Amino acid sequence: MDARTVLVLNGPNLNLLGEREPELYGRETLADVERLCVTAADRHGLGVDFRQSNHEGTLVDWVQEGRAGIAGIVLNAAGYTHTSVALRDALAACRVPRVEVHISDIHAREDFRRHSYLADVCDHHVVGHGVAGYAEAVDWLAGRAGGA
Ligand code: DHK
Repeated sequence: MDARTVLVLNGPNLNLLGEREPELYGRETLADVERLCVTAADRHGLGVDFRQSNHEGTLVDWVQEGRAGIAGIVLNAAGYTHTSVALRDALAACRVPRVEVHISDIHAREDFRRHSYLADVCDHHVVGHGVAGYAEAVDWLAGRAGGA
């Protein structure tokens, strides 16, 4: 990873995108989301490092890995959004811009989804725009990184 890299991190169950609750998350797969991110980044002369894990500690390791020297982090922490102090602390230690993304509108669902432990340690939020929100997040980071 280098200063032109956007690190896109996906949390638990997002590996099942496309088959999991399609009425909420749509029919596109995580591979489709990766293609969206790569296309958006490419327009700005940026590259994408795209990852998914079901494991909180792995996501913490990856946030730490991207904490400096890259264009920024796009994170959909999925269920850990609403539970993880550890991910919050890792994001707080970052010196790069961070964008929180959610495919669905977490503010219009169950009460327990309304609170994000990550919201106030991220610089920008894209919520409820479907998978297109990932491309919006990459575009926003490109603006911060001085992308083309
Ligand atoms: C994805 C999940 O898996 C949920 O746990 C979050 C988020 C919402 C999304 O909308 O992308 O609550």
